[in-house]
Amino acid sequence: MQIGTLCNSMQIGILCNSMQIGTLCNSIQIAIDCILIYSRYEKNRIYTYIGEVVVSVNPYKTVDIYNQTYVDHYKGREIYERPPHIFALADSAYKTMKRKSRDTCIVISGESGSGKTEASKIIMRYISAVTNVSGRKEVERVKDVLIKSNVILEAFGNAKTNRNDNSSRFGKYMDINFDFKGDPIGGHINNYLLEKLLSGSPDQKLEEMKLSRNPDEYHFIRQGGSPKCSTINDQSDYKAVMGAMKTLNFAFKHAETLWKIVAAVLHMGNMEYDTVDEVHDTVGVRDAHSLKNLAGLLSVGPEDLKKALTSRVIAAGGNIVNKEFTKSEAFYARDAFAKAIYDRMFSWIVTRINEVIDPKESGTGYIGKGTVIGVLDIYGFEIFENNSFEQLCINYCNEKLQQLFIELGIAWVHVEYFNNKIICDLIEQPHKGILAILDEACLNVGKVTDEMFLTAMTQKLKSDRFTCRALSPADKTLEHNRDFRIRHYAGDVSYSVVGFIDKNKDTLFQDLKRLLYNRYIHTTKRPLTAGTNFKNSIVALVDHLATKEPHYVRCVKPNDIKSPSNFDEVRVKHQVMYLGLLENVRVRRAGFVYRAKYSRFLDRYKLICKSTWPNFHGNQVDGVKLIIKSQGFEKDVAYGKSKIFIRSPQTLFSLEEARDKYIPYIIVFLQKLWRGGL
Ligand code: AD9
Ligand code: MG
Repeated sequence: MQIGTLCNSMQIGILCNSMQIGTLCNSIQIAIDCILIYSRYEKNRIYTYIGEVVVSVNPYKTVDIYNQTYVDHYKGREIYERPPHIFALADSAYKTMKRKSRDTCIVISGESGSGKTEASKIIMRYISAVTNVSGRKEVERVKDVLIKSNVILEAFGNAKTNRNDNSSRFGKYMDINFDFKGDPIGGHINNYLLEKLLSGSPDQKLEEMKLSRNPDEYHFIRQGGSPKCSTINDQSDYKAVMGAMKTLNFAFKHAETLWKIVAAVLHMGNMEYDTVDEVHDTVGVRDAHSLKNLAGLLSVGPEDLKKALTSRVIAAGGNIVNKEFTKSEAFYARDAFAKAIYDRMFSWIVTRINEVIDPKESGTGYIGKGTVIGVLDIYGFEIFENNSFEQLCINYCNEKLQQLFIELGIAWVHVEYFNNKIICDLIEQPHKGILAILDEACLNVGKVTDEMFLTAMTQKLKSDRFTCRALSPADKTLEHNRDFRIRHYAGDVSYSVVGFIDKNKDTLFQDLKRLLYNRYIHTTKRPLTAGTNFKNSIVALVDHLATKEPHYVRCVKPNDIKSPSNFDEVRVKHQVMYLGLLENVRVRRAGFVYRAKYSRFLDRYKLICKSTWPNFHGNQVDGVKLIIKSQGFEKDVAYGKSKIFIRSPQTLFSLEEARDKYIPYIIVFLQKLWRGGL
């Protein structure tokens, strides 16, 4: 590779095709990507193109690059005609949707705090800014409702965590529907709520829900019963949420119920137990007052609630008996109950929002669903010191998305790449995959331990992507009875099996369900496990995305201290690797980054070539060929039926530069022409 190419790439923020990436080894490539990203980030240029992917580095400060001037600058432009920006990508998705009537989607990934949710909001705002030029009232209402739905979802689905003050605890996919004019008429949201999975301990759970164990706050709720105090500290946030609920037509009683449920969850977390029988290790609820409050909030009888929280009904030897909980069972039931309530509440909110944003309800009179832009804001690949079931689910989701990327890109590209299908199979294959083996282990309640599950995997999985100590005795980094390792497309991850069975079973005792639903529930049907549920929803998501023309945003977190001026090279390198950017470049390398109709190309660039300026009267393709020849780019282009294809962004950038250079001469030329001097 020539240094000149690299410098040029850095200058314009595009790393792509003309570089002979295939000849470089991975680590050098990653280093180059990092230098490029850094050199731009340093100058507040937070967006960079790697292939057709927009890489976005979280600036951790307000950057004034989203105002109307920028909207105008990018509106209707081809992606490489302007410096890298997320607006260019949003516009590209929008243009495709509008011009070709094709459904498109934008997949945003990156680790926690890297800026995914911000990116999705910027995209939504851009789409809102460039649509409804005729100012139709109903369309304005739809735009308002779509944007405000985010406020509600964030209020209930986000929380402060160590990694992000406003962390989304759910993955989100939103379809925005457009009519034939290209104006929004509604939408639909799917949530991938990992909240239940992500909460390891009760304390962590409370923190994630913006709840606190601080007794003052509990007191506050007990005293006033006022909903606003239960979850939202910030008055303005609270107002915004209530305002959004009003916009979305949430009935007052519904809003009240939601706050009540949040308060109930909070009370639930406060529930403590005392041992009442040392010998049998049975417990009773410590605070009767708290129990009464909770029962009131849930609209159930205190005695029934107490019973459900301290014991459960089981069938033993043909008889139905009441079995008292041990202390640890009681805590488990309490947490499972709180999680289940919160989970159902969030699903209810999403369902309600979907009713309101349904295109049929838009009032625009449009029948049908029109065309769609889908925006996916989903957790990126995770690798921590300790990785568990949650990380396996998240990383599996990323494998699936990477596979989709490869499958959609490969049709027109012939390059060497790593197809990660074998890893998806390893995890998801029916009967043979990790999730199937885990489900089997979960069938034998109480009999199969996490360690036995590890042994079962060791015996059944036949893949060089899976290993554990029994298979690789020399590998002392893996603990014998606990760890296994998967070689993911983005790197090796060691998982600990501890807790896998419990997390996958995700048991909510029938008594608690019965109590809440106020009716008898048939106990014979086994509920799907958490892993299988997650797998099904991700498979459905990928199938849905596969029908659309994809666009990609990869978000990068520059440091772990939320600083606007710190670029942690090691951290960024990891992300470049985990985000699969390397594969992106490989897959896209042989492709063309730019295509334009001959007429458009000729109009735009005729001024840079003597033979085509000021007018070219011949065949359009011939005119375009003359322009390309005059700049010496013959080797970098291909001529289609109605379009010219350009392989590398540098070529396009040079064409734009030449155009900029000639414009002053053209102005002088035109002035002379007007004055009659020519
Ligand atoms: V998580 O997986 O939901 O925990 P995200 O969604 O990737 O995470 P988020 O978009 O919430 O991260 O960004 C984190 C914070 O970074 C935001 O609250 C902003 O303070 C900051 N941020 C992110 N992107 C931008 C930006 N384009 N401009 C300014 C930004 N600040
Ligand atoms: Mg987020």
